[in-house]
Amino acid sequence: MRGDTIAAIATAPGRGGVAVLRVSGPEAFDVARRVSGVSARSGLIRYAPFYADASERNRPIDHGLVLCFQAPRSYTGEDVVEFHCHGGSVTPRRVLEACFAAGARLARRGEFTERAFLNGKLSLEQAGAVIDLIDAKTSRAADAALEGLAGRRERAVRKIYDRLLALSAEVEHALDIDENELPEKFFLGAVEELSAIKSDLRAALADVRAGKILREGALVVLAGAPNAGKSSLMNALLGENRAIVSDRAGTTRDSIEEWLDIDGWPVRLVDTAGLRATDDAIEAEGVKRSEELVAKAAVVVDLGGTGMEGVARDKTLRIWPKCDLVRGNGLNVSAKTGEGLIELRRAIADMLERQAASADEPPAPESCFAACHEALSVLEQADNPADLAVFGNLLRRSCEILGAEIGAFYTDDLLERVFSRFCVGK
Ligand SMILES: Nc1nc2c(ncn2[C@@H]2O[C@H](COP(=O)(O)OP(=O)(O)OP(=O)(O)O)[C@@H](O)[C@H]2O)c(=O)[nH]1
Ligand SMILES: [Mg+2]
Repeated sequence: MRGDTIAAIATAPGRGGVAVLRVSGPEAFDVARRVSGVSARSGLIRYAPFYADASERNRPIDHGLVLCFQAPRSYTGEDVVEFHCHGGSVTPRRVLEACFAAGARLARRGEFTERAFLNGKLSLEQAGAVIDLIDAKTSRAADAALEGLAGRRERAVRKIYDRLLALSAEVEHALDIDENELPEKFFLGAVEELSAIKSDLRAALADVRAGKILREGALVVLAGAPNAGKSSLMNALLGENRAIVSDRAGTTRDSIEEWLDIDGWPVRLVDTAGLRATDDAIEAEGVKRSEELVAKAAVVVDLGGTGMEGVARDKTLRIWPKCDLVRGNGLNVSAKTGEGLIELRRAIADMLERQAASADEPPAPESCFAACHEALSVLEQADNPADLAVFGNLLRRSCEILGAEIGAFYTDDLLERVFSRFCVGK
């Protein structure tokens, strides 16, 4: 139920110096009073004892800080109290129990952020960004989440919408007047503005796709013939002896997976069984799994030729492994000497960057960026401004798609603009 008072331990469980508990809701200040005896008020920061129960005032369960934030100036927009107590597995739990005894209930997952959203403290994108920031595996992912938290992407889309609306309004106006009254270079200007809008839309979409990779990580698969040196390369990239290496072909059977930060991209690096025809049932299963992984991969690092058909070229990085022994024409890498490792990392990062900028796959339907994708595909058809009616129609449609998504009402909005921009003096 909304409107009741919730409490939870905000810090990660386990051993630690300090733990933070958060309480939010109309009774939060009462909870503070009952748990620690402080007279809670806006802005209060007080070192105080915490009690299990209001009737047990002689034996505190801990001493710590009480911080009070009065609605609406708090994370959730409600009255919020924080208790900073000692960490570990017992004390935070006891302070939480004390909050329950004082009238709070345990918060559900994400309930503080949900309340912040419901109280207009955060947009949906920002609420998502909070989780992204917590889950970030690289500092690049954290930076992207911070952008989302600042609402920068939403503002970017709104700006695109405003430009599109202005252009649409101009074209609507042009439709209403005599052709030779049109300003000189009207069509040229319209085409230029449209292409700027389209490139802004593409940039916004690239940003979202990068966000998806940063959130979920990119699958990078090391593939090649047995003994090609995949496991050795895995170890070299990780900087540790993770996978077993031997000169026997067919050493790796199960795929081995590790997280790796490649120039800020979170990468799920996978070492696979060498690809070859084999009678050994276990190895054959390993080969089958390798092929499935290659099919799913964002990037396939191909050590000396996988011989696999149908692997998309734009996701394959062909390298020459063991270049301390034999060199090839292209990216030479040696797990033994370390040559080419930096270049390989750079090449993987470049490929991920390219994919973020170019993939055509539309973003998740629930995000407002799905509308960007749709609006862009409508605008791609608007290639001939001379056919003003069709051109105007396409602009209007893409405007409606984008506008519906960001909660603007196209027609009213448009009319207002048409009048404010063109009626003066005419
Ligand atoms: N000189 C040299 N030898 C290497 C290099 N990388 C791997 N080797 C050797 O090549 C052999 C095979 O290496 P692995 O890393 O096990 O090869 P793999 O591709 O994982 O092999 P499978 O798991 O059997 O498919 C081992 O004897 C390694 O020591 C390298 O860069 N230089
Ligand atoms: Mg191996």
